[in-house]
Amino acid sequence: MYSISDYQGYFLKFLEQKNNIKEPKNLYEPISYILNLGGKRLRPTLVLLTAEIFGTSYKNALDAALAIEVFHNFSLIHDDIMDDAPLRRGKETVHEKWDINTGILSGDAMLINAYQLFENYEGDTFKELAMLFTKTAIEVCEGQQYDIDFETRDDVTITEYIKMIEYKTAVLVGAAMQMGAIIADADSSCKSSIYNFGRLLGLAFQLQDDYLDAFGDPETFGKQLGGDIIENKKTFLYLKSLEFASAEEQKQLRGLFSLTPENSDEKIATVKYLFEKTGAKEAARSAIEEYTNKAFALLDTIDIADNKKQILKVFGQQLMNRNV
Ligand code: DMA
Ligand code: MG
Ligand code: MG
Ligand code: MG
Repeated sequence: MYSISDYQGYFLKFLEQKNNIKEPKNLYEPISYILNLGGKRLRPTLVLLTAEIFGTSYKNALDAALAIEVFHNFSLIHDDIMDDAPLRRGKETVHEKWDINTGILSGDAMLINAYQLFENYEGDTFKELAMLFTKTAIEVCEGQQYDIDFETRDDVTITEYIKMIEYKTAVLVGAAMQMGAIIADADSSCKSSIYNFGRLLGLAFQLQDDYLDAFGDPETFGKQLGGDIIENKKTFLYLKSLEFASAEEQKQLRGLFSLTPENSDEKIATVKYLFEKTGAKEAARSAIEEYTNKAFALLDTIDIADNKKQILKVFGQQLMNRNV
């Protein structure tokens, strides 16, 4: 019971079965392409896992698990357009393979389709799932807008950065966990604490995502390494590096991050050097740990059995030590 890889397996089987339906016709190809690229399947796995943790069979949560994966992939297609990303999971991004319009439209169709997957849930369960999705979708858009706005701002603070990643990423991890609890009809205090646990873990998750974007292994990363540096993203690494830098280094960093985005190996190498030299790389590792520990401390206050907490902790640890 409670084996993460089992839940991943159940999800993949379900995905395969649903994939046999060739709708919508014009957008089926890009949608099916992105859904089948692979990836960690983190969010659907969390939906299935939390459903069982709060006392119902994962089978009742499969539609919702697929819904959140479809939602997530919608946000990835749009994200790759916004970030001008050439690669996703080691393959061409949707807008590279087709075009930007196809990316926008297939993303939109996926968001609508995600809601449709709630059709088998009834009454309060349906309503809570739909309301959570709506709130989360708006927040993700808001976070993505901050992310883009920050590219051209040079006064972003760490507090603003944390708020931005909370919106663009962490709320969806929280939502995944809460969805399992909603389907299991857990009490409202459990539903809100598991959401907050997921949200904290989500912050650590995005900090790690940003860390890997600079320091990941090119063999396994699957995305363009240094993409955030190219795009002048105001990540934790960048902000901490500015904070710790000498006046000279600050000038250098600000100068490099005021350039129009272009794929420059030299810029990437210099910025990575400064991230390391100033101690920002170390600070990012500590922040990842700090948020993971905050999440675990919150988990300890939730009224569920210890063996269930343990599996969530192991899962959390694995996420923070991942290399993709
Ligand atoms: C991802 O931020 C956020 C959303 C909502 C997809 P990101 O651009 O760092 O993600 P990735 O590194 O996967 O492109
Ligand atoms: Mg991106
Ligand atoms: Mg992005
Ligand atoms: Mg990233």
